[in-house]
Amino acid sequence: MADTGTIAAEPAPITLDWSKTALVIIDMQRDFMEPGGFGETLGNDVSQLARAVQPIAAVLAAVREAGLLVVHTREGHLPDLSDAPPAKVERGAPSLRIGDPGPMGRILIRGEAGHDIIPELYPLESEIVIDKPGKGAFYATELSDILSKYGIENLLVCGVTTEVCVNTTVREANDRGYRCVVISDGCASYFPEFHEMGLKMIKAQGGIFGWVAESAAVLKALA
Ligand code: C5J
Repeated sequence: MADTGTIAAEPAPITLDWSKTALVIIDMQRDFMEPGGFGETLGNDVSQLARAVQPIAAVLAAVREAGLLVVHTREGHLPDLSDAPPAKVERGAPSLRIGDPGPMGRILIRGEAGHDIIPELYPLESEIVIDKPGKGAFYATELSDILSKYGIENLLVCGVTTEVCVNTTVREANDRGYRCVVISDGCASYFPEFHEMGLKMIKAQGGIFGWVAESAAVLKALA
């Protein structure tokens, strides 16, 4: 593999130095992806997210082969809810609230089965897993320090959901100076129209928050 690769992205192609690039996979957890978890308690059709799994798996395999840094994130809270703001726990009228017992353990709580990453994308021992209490992966986590330690300047970002945790993380990363390439078919939303608009918001205005590319374009650049 060459040291750099050019991804056919929108709004323009982007050339990345692979030694300064990490793959960040956002919240591919059973709590969002499977029936009985946090996503479904909010009234969502979780089957909408399944389409992102195969494209992410393909990019993850290529990135592992290429030896890039891989970061997985998980949204969730401590068992005593000390890191869960009441404003988040009390919000809306879900069928089960954060911390309530559900079919995959307590909803959105670290260490419970529902909090874990789906088997298809399970992290290797050598990969980094960031536990985050918020929507953005930089808020109240060690992510910034880890990326600095590895000299990372570019992020390939995918996961769920497009308009919530993916967009929040990309906006946080953009303000911190990272070039973010969002993998369009490696993201998904419970609301297909939010997915479309979430991607448009990133790449509009000359790429105001970053770049957007299909997984096939990322794979081609990595080959
Ligand atoms: C949400 C996320 N949607 N991972 N979390 O609450 O996007």
